[in-house]
Amino acid sequence: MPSIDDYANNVEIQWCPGCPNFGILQAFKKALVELEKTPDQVCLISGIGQAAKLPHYLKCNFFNGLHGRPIPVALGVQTANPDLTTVVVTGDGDCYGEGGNHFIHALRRNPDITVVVHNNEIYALTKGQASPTTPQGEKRTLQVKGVDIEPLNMPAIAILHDCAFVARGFARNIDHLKGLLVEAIQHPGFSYVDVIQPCITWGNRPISWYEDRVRELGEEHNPKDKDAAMALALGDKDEFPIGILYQSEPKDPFGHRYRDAVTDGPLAQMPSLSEDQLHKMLSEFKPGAGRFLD
Ligand SMILES: Cc1ncc(C[n+]2csc(CCOP(=O)(O)OP(=O)(O)O)c2C)c(N)n1
Repeated sequence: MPSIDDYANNVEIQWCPGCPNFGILQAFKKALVELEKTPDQVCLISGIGQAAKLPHYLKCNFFNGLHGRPIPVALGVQTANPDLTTVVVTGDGDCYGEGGNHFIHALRRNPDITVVVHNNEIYALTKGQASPTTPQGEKRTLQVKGVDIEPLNMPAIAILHDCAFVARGFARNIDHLKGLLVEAIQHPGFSYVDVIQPCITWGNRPISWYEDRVRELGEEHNPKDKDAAMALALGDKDEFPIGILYQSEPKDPFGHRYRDAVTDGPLAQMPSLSEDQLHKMLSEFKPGAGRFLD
C-alpha cells in the first residue's frame, strides 16, 4: 500500500508561503494514495508557470516541458504507455492561453488523461498579467486600465463538446478536491478539473472572497444532465459551484483507435531492440550513411 511519504521528495518549494497551490499538492498526494498508485505508476506532465512546478514537488515520473504544451506530451505518453496514470498539471495561462488550441483538440480526441488547471485568473509566475480567465474590468500589471474583454469559459466549452468528465474544485477545500481528483483519474477518457486557486501575491481579491462564494454541489445536480451542467458553467460569474459538473456517455479513448489502426500495440509493450539491432539502426543516421542523402 503506498503512503503519502512515498510521494515526498526533498525539493525546496518555491511557492509563496500560504499559497493555495500547497492545498492542490496535498490533494494530489492524498488522491494518488487513495487510488493505491505507487509513484512509478504515475506520470505528471506540466508546462511553465507556478502551477507547472507542482510535479517537481512530488516524487513520481514527470515531464516538465514548454509553456502551453503539456497536453500533446501527455497524449504521446498515454498512447505509448496506457498503463501509466497520466496527469497534466497546468495553469490557466498555460492551458487556456498558450495551450488553448491543444486543449480544444484534446477534447475532440478524448485521450485517457486527466488535466488539472490551477486557475488563479492571472499569469502569476511572470508577476500578475491578465490571463484568459481574468475578470473583465480588472486592472492588471500590463492591463493598467482594466481588461476590456470577457473571460474565456473553458468549462462551458468542454461541456459543449461532450468532454468525458468536467469538474471544478477549490484549492482550499482539500478533501473535496482530493475526491474530485480520484473520480477524474478513474474516469476513462479526457477528464478535466478546473481548480479555483486564488493568488495571495498578485490576486486582487482575498481568499475569503472566494470562500464566501464557493458552494459544494449536492445530490440535486445530475452530472449526466448536459443542460443542467451547462447552466452551472454559464451561471453567475461571482458564484463558484464545485463538484462534478458533467460526465458524458462513455466513448472510445483516443489511443485505442490509433493503435489498433497502425501498430501492434503500445510502444511500451513492444519487445526491446537487441544491442545489434540498435547499433544497426543508429548507423543509418551516421553522416554519409546514405539513407537520408539519396
Ligand atoms: C512561449 C512562452 N511564452 C511566454 C512565456 C513566459 N511565461 C512563463 S510562465 C507564464 C505565465 C504562466 O501563467 P499560468 O500558466 O497561469 O501559471 P501560474 O504561474 O499563474 O501558475 C508566461 C507568460 C514562456 N515561458 N514561454
